[in-house]
Amino acid sequence: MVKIDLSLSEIIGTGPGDALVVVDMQNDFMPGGALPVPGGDEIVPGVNAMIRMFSHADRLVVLTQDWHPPGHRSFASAHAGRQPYDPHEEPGIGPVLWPDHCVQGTHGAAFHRDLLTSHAQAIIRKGCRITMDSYSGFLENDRTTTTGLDGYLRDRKVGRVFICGLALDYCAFFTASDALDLGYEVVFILDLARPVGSPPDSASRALRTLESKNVRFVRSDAVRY
Ligand code: VGL
Ligand code: ZN
Repeated sequence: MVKIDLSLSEIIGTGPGDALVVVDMQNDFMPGGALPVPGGDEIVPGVNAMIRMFSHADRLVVLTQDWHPPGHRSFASAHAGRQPYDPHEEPGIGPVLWPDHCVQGTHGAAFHRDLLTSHAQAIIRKGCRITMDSYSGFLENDRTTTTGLDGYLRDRKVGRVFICGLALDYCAFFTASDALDLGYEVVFILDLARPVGSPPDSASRALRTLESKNVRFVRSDAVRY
C-alpha cells in the first residue's frame, strides 16, 4: 500500500465554486453488503460532516449512485462458470467481475440509512446500461459516454471538486481521475475513502496514479468552512 504523508496537510478553506462529490455510499458497499468495502460504514459520520460543510448557498453537494439493471455484464453471475472477483477483460467491463450489487431499486442500491442525502442538490446514477459499467461519476467505462456530471458542474460554475466515498480504488479513484482530466482542481479526502482491494494492488495503483496527476490529498480535519 502506498503511504501518502498527510501530516503536513495544510488547512484548506472552502467557498464559492466548490462542490463535494460523494461517491457510492450505498448499502451493498458496506460491510455485510453484496460487494463489501472494509470499513465503508466507518466513514459515514465524517462524510456527513463534509456534506454539512458544503450545504450552503455558495457551494454544492452531489451524490453518485451505482445503479445496475438485473443481469448487468459486470456481474460474475452473467458469465457462465465465472466467480466474483475473477479477472475479466471486456470492452466496458472489468478488470474484474463483481458479485451482483446495486441492482436498481433494491435495498442494496439505496444509500446508507444515516447518509445526509436530503442535502444533495443532484444525484448522478451510473452503470445503468446492461452491457457497460461506469466506475467514474463522469464517464462510463467506454470512456466516451458521459453521465451529465461534467455538464452539471460546469453549468453551476464549479471549478474545484472535493471527492470522498467508495470505493477508493474504483469509483472514487476514476471519478477523481476524470475530474482532473476534465480540468477541475481536485481535492481527495483520503480518510473518507476506503478500497475494495481487488486485485490486491488496486489501491496502491490508484493512489500512485492520482499522485502523478496533481491531485491534492487532504485529511478531512484540514477542510474548513
Ligand atoms: C464500484 C465495483 C463495482 C465502486 C462499483 O463503487 O467503487 N466498484 N461497482
Ligand atoms: Zn457497480
